[in-house]
Amino acid sequence: RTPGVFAAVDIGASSGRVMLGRVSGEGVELETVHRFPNGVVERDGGLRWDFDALYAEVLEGLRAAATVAAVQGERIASIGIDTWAVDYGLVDDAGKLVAQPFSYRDDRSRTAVAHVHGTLDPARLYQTTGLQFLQFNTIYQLATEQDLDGLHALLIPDLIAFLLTGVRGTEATNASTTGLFDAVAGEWATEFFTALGLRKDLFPPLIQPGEAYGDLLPDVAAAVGLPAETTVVAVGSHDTASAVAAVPAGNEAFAYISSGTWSLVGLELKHPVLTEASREANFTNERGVDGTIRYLRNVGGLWLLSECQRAWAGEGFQPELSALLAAAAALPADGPQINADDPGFIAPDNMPGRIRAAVRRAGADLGDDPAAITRCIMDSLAAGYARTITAAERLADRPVEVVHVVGGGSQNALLCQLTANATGKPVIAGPVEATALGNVLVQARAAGAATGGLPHLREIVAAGTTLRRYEPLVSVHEGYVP
Ligand code: LFR
Repeated sequence: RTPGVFAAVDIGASSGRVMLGRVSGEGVELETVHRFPNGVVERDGGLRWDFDALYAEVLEGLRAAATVAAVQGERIASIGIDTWAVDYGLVDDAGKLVAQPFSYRDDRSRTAVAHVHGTLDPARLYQTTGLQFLQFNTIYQLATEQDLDGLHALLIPDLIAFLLTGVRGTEATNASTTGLFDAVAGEWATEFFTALGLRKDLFPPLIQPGEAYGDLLPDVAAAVGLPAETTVVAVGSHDTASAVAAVPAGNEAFAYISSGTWSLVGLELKHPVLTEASREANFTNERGVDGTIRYLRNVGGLWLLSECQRAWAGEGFQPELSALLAAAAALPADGPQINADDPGFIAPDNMPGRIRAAVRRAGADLGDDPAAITRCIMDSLAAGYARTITAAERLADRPVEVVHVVGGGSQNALLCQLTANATGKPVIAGPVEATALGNVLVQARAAGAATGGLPHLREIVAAGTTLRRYEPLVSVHEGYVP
């Protein structure tokens, strides 16, 4: 039986791609058929996503996918979409997007926090939603909207699915990042909509990973060259949910770091942890595939470095990433550190200057040597990961034996080694494309081309991936191979 191939649309904060995934007993083979850049743009008085351009790239990617599949004589069984979380577009009754969606990096939402917390006590919000406090959670963004009459909110992957199929749904893993979702019931927290004067049907009904939104609209199908009966299937549409589903863990005693623009660091649990101690430590209980709980914190991520690289490029300095990391690895340990998850690093621009200022405030000094700044970022991230994993073990009462790093950061040998050193636990790095793999596997299961729960899907990932193991060392120099 040929189950066909699956198209995965995976859009991150700095780039997007459309991939074809072929699933077999030997793992998932991924083929990138289209890649495009992404980034926030300053537009209409705020930091936004150029959604129209992204959607055009999605169509371009599906067209490429259709062409590649046709050449191979394959049929694309379904399409799955994942992106970053939290952000949404507003469409009117005619289905028209009324503005380009705001980015979570725009700081308008910060000004709405006090208003929301004046109406809903943060402790009460946490007891129900279990969501970590981030100034950009959807609930704060919505509180800045002037007039939502006659409008429908669609999270970014749901917005793409809507344009492709005409069907409105809110995929549950992503809904859990809004601040308006009940972590225990797995339903919308309707009382919070009411308290904030939001319509209860502002978002469409929930849809679970593995369920279908619907088939492609006839004109979309014709435009991309796919059969009109191609189904758009909901996956873990929050990219982190898809990535965690593809962590190649063999048993329960693991922590994961989904490492990209952000580092999402935590555990997979069956039940949320909604204690006051958990709230104080700002751990989140986001929903994973198959109703699991992603118990994690957002620790700063490679955004810190990519923003520095952007700044350095502006000054004409553009080293290869590998050269920068090698120079950073050659520097001594115990250099200055920053708190990588300080909200002061959320907005773009002048990252090297902001990092230097943070180090200065902490009473140390960091010159403007890019290698030293890079080393500071790596040390700070590793320290943040170690703190977070230790806290998660304690708060969830779950010992961790091994740390899995997936996503782009799994290729960063310096960061992986420093993470092993800081946590004192072995680090298993890979796969790089965990998000796309999780996306494809949930589609494959919905189509009957894979069976079983997450442990089984993880075996398929492990079968098809070369993993690299890092043992904790006293320093990065001892036995360290970059
Ligand atoms: C990672 C991610 C995080 C979320 C952040 C903003 O790409 O989805 O999980 O906190 O982006 O949406």
